[in-house]
Amino acid sequence: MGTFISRLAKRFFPDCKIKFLMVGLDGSGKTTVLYKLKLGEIVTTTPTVGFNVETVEYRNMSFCVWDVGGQSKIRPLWRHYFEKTQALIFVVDSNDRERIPEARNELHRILDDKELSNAALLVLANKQDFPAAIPASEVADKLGLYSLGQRRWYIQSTSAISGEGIYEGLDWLSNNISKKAAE
Ligand SMILES: Nc1nc2c(ncn2[C@@H]2O[C@H](COP(=O)(O)OP(=O)(O)OP(=O)(O)O)[C@@H](O)[C@H]2O)c(=O)[nH]1
Ligand SMILES: [Mg+2]
Repeated sequence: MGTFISRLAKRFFPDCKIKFLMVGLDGSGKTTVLYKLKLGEIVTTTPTVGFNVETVEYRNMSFCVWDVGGQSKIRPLWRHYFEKTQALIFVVDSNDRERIPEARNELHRILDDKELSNAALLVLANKQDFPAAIPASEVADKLGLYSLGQRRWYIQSTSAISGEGIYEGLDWLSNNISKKAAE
């Protein structure tokens, strides 16, 4: 299936040199982030069963952003999207305190995959517009980011609804992916 997905990517996005893979638990806001980036608008989403992919132009660079559905039944499919990923964007619902441990497990499981060993990690501590949202520094702690060792990682507070923080996250990514990939 991984080969099928890379063929699909080559066919539809022949010029795509920079691939970002966006995963995270269901309902964390991935699809909302994607379309806020692509269209500048809030779209009405339904749970993603397969994936969405869009090219996003930013600072003279073109990124292909893959957004893969996060429901527990389809999480085993995430690994089929890992190939040639320069950066992983992991989206967390900062207002869903109960499921942070589940998010942590999923994150560490995928970071253990050797296909992602060189991928930079951007965590979006999303839904910060909720008054009770957990601050990004605490999300980082609860996800175990401080013990990641060599991995290049960054956490950014976002609200996909207002758009706050999303471009700051992209700025970090554009400065921290392999420059060779962008040429
Ligand atoms: N208040 C608030 N709501 C958000 C935010 N981001 C997403 N949402 C809402 O959260 C719900 C789920 O968002 P989606 O973007 O569909 O979540 P997803 O991560 O793509 O979910 P799956 O496709 O099931 O993996 C939607 O009702 C969004 O409008 C945010 O930053 N703040
Ligand atoms: Mg979705």
